[in-house]
Amino acid sequence: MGDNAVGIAVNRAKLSITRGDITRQATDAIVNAANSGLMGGGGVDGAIHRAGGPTILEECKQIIARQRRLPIGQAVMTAGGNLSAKYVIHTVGPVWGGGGKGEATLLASAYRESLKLAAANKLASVSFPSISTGVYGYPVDQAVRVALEAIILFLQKSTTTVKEVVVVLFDSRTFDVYSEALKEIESKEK
Ligand code: AR6
Repeated sequence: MGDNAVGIAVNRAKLSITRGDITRQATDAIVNAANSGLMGGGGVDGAIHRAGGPTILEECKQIIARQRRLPIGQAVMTAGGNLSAKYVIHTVGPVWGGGGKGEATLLASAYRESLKLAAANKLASVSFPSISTGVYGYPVDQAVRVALEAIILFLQKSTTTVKEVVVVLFDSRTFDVYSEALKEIESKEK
């Protein structure tokens, strides 16, 4: 399979996937798969703070000073610092604990709350990483359904300013899983 982007239309918006580094996306916002402490970390979180510079962490510290922690499934927004994206939406996915601990509900919430925040700030385009499927261990073949369904539901239901959602997959295996899932959704719609 090639690395070509795949996309579908949902309502008046476009949902697509692409392979690459989310820190290079020029959408209005990129979403960070952070942790509840918001002090940075490894994976995509580390990459975003490295690429975006120290102002993002400064803003995260102010948020944590106000609300102590960011609960799993919630989202907050900072400016994008040196990134091409104007904003970073920080959310926290669940740690995989076998599937019986409400992981799917919390993962769907992380996507939905990020999109709600984007819409509340009148943003038109948002990029997501594959939340929870790295360090947090959520199996990609299960996370992909939750992720795409949550995004599609949001775009279908709301009269949102968000017109473009891109899921940016870093490694080829994750890209292939998302690609197959999106093609399946597309073929069912026809
Ligand atoms: N662009 C897009 N995706 C990326 C990038 C990038 N630059 N770098 C990694 N990924 P992870 P999680 C992919 O571990 O599972 C952090 O330490 C990666 O290949 O970043 O939600 C936080 O501080 C994987 O497919 O996030 C938390 O403590 C996906 O992003 C914890 O990890 C998510 O992997 C969160 O774990």
